[in-house]
Order: sequence, then C-alpha cells, then structure tokens
Amino acid sequence: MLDTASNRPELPPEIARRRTFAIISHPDAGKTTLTEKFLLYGGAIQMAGQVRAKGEARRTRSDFMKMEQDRGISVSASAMSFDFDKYRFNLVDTPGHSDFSEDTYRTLTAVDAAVMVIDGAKGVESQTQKLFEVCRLRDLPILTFCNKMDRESRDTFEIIDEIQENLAIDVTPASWPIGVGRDFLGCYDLLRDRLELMDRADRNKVAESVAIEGLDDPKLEEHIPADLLEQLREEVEMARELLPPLDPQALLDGTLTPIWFGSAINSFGVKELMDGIANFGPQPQVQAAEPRQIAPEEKKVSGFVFKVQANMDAKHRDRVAFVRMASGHFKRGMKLTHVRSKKPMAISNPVMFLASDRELAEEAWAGDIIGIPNHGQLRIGDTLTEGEALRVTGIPSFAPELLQSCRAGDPMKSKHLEKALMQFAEEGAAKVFKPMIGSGFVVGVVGQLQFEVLASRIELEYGLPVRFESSQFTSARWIKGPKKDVDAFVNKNKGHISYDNDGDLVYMTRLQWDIDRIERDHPELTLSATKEMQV
Ligand SMILES: Nc1nc2c(ncn2[C@@H]2O[C@H](COP(=O)(O)OP(=O)(O)OP(=O)(O)O)[C@@H](O)[C@H]2O)c(=O)[nH]1
Ligand SMILES: [Mg+2]
Repeated sequence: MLDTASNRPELPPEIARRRTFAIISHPDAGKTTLTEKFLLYGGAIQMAGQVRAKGEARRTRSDFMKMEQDRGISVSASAMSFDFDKYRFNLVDTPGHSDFSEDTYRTLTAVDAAVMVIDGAKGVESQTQKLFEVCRLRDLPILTFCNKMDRESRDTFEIIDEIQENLAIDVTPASWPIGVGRDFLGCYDLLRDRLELMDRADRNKVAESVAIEGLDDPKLEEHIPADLLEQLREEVEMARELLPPLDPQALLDGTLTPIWFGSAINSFGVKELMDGIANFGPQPQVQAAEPRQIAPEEKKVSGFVFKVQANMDAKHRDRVAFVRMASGHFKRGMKLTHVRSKKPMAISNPVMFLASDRELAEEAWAGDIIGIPNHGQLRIGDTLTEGEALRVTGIPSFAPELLQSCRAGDPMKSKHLEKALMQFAEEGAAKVFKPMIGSGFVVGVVGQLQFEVLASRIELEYGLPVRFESSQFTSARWIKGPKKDVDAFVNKNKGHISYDNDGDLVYMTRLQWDIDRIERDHPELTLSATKEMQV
C-alpha cells in the first residue's frame, strides 16, 4: 500500500513547491492550446503560438513533430517545465486520439495529478471516460477545465451532472460561467469572490479581474446585464446548496474534482486553473516500486524512464529518455546505477524542457521531469538509483493489435529501414518483428494512425520512403518456456516465428484457433500478448 497524503512527512521546500501533472482529454478538447497558455503565464515564452493558425504562427511548442504541425493533432506526449508564482510546474501534454493512448497511459504513471479538459459543447466523451478510469485506478487527483465556453455550450448543471454520473466523482465548481456562446462574459470566481471578464479582442490578454463582496455587491450590475445577473445569482445559490464545497483532502484522494470554466484560446480561466493547481494540487508523491516504495524526501536520488523519444531535434539526432525523478536532489554529473543492467551511468548532459528549447539541467528535485540523452541504454520502465536495486512498477505495455508488413521503397535500403524501425521499437512507438523466414519486417501497433506517424517519421528522419501493407499475420504472441521445448517448437513452426527487437521469440498467426491449439497441445509453453517492459 502506498502511504496516503495525510500521513506523509513535510517535504523539503524545493520538493514541496513542485507540481507535476498531465493534461488529458478526448481529441480536440484543447489540451495543446491550454498548454500554450500555461507557458504564456509561466513566462516561458513570449507569445503563445496558436494551434492551427496560418503559416509560421502555427508552430506550437508541444506539438513539435511535422505531422502534428500539419494536422493540428498531438501524436506524442511532451514535457515542459516552468515557474509560476513560487511554484515549479512540470507539465506533460498528451495526445487525445486513442491510437496513441499507450503513450498517454504511461505518462500518467509519471505525474502526481491530471488536468482533465472537457469541451463545453460536448461534455464527457468516450476517450475522457477511458482516461478518467485510468486516473481512478491510480487514485490520481483530477482538476477539471471546461473549455471552449466562448462557443455555444451546454447548461452548466448538466455538464457537472454528467461528470458526477458518468465518472462517479464529486464535482465542486471553482468558477461559474456567466452567459453562453456569444453572450459569454466571463466567470464568477467562487473561491475568491471575484468577477473575471473575458476580453474577446485580445486573445493573449489576462482577463480583467474585479474584486466583489459577495453576490449582492452592486458592483456586479456595472458589469453584467440584469437578466444574466439574475440567472447567475440563482444558479450560484443552487450550486452552493446542491454541490459539495472544495475539500482539499477529497481532491488529493481523487474523490472530488474542482471544475473551472474558460476558453483556452482566449487565455480565459487559465490563470485561475493554474492558481488551483498551485494551491490545491498535490506535491510530489510516493512512487510504487519493488521491493519497496520510494518517498520523494529520501536523500538518495532515484528516477524512472516513462518515455523515450528519438530525433527530437534534427540538429541533435539523438535519443532522449524522459525521466521522472522519484526522490532526492539530483546534480548534473552524478553517477547513477542503471538497475536493469547494473551498470553505472554518468549523467553529464541532462536537459530540462523549457517550451521547445532544451536547457542543460544543473539540478533536479523529486517531481521534476528531465531528459537524458543516450544511445539506447535507457528504455521505458528502467529505474535509475544511487545503487539500490529498486524497480518502479506499473508502467503499462499494450498488446500490438494491428500488424502490417513494412518495406523500403528501395529494396537496397533494407538495412537502413531495419535501423529506423529498431529505433522506433525502442522508443515504444511500435513493436517490430523480423520473420525467421523471408525478408522484410512486420510492425505491430495499437492504432492505425500509428502506421501513418511511422511512415511519415521514417521518411523525414531517415530519408526513406516506406510502404506499409497488410501482413499475412494478425496476431503476435511472445513464447516463453524451458529452452529445449521452445527450441523444438520453433523448429517445427519456422514459418510462424519472428524475433522482436530484443531478439525474443514471437509466434505469429492469422487464426485465434492456432493459439488455442498450441496452448492445448503445449502446456509447457506460454504465449502472451504483451511483453513486460523490463526483464
Ligand atoms: N472556440 C474555441 N476553440 C478552441 C478553444 N481552445 C482550443 N480551441 C480550438 O480547438 C482545436 C483543438 O485544439 P488543440 O489544443 O489542438 O486540442 P488537443 O486537445 O490538443 O487535440 P489532440 O492533441 O489532437 O487531442 C483547435 O482548432 C483550437 O484552436 C477555445 O477556448 N475556444
Ligand atoms: Mg494536442
């Protein structure tokens, strides 16, 4: 059992001021736009690049891949650090599309809270529901942002009810919207009794904020038309009667979520949400690991890899492992033990992600996310410590559900293709299988769009046009068992056997019937649909 927040010792101030969280939602709800505005208020960049704006302005800081910029969708999680007030925020923007959910789920193992974004017109959507369930499994505290209030949106009570019912969590309004769509004026800040007024003319401007002494304050009449004011007073009175107040402990336990209303693209409601994360969001938490859990205040440094990204920057051409620091105070140049290989690693060039720029990280504290450039030693799920054999647990690995064969447009470039595919396999972007018999590769992914991302990246990052075609196989199973039995089985079934990128044996077939038959006829073997991240 993990310790609960209530019986934790006080953390050193540098750790206590960290807030590490992921932004999650159904596709298109506005995560990347919100991330941009966070950076704007965090002072990390001058002007937020607008998602899907024309020409140069299009480039957002977290969608750095070409395909992301072309299509305006996120295909990969990206981390960013910045200071806000006296806090250090470490934020991870995640892709909403379910084809990339393996990346998103892994990210959720590396954060202490999630900001769930909901589209005010659409409410709780299918992917919101799934992501939410993953958060609940880990008791992750959730803060909710209801976005796109500048458009026609649903009734406020209806949105709150839908969250309470579909997601089985209590909801407390932190702000209350005034007017909808074209008539949306802004919000009443229920936590601080302020009126926040949206400026439609300047999308990057901080909202005008008016201090109000309760809902009877005549000042309200200067800013809100009579009909909307009457509605606001009625609704807030009802909300205060029917909905629970903000109980910070219930938020930390993951049983209550506060909701803010706003419009990310208009920079509206964003600062209030950030204040909420700072004031009510969790400090770095205890990390589940074997054979013991890791507490952030431990003097010794430890961390784990939750994501690997190759070729992040064409100029660098390297591979970066995203590491969540689980404990201690890391300093650049430290030697850490790579627990899987038991080898020491000098961490001499760790980077911090400041928007799309990287900066050398001279130090990092528990809670931080740093990048460690490496040549393939660091894999997803790896733990780094000051010597103790600890293994962080709970990082998911999905079964490849779609298989396609992959060929280089130019058959002479097969070696190049192998190199590119292996790189992506190590990144966790795909499973790559090399059949024992015949040429070419079979690539396994969770969702169709991943094939498109791979084809685009192989062409851009390796200069290789490739084709994905339907494969003669539809399922892949890792074979385990006593060596002599495995060898005998492999010898008899060569046409179905492949090696994965670690050289492990995989059985491939079109027929579930084959798998059932082998399980029946070969009780000494086990066939599994996923492979543990760390062996
Ligand atoms: N009207 C309106 N549009 C918004 C608002 N916030 C974001 N958008 C638009 O919604 C679209 C999707 O925004 P993104 O920020 O890319 O959404 P996302 O959640 O990151 O999408 P994925 O990463 O692909 O899941 C873009 O066209 C944005 O300009 C808002 O407050 N109001
Ligand atoms: Mg996005």
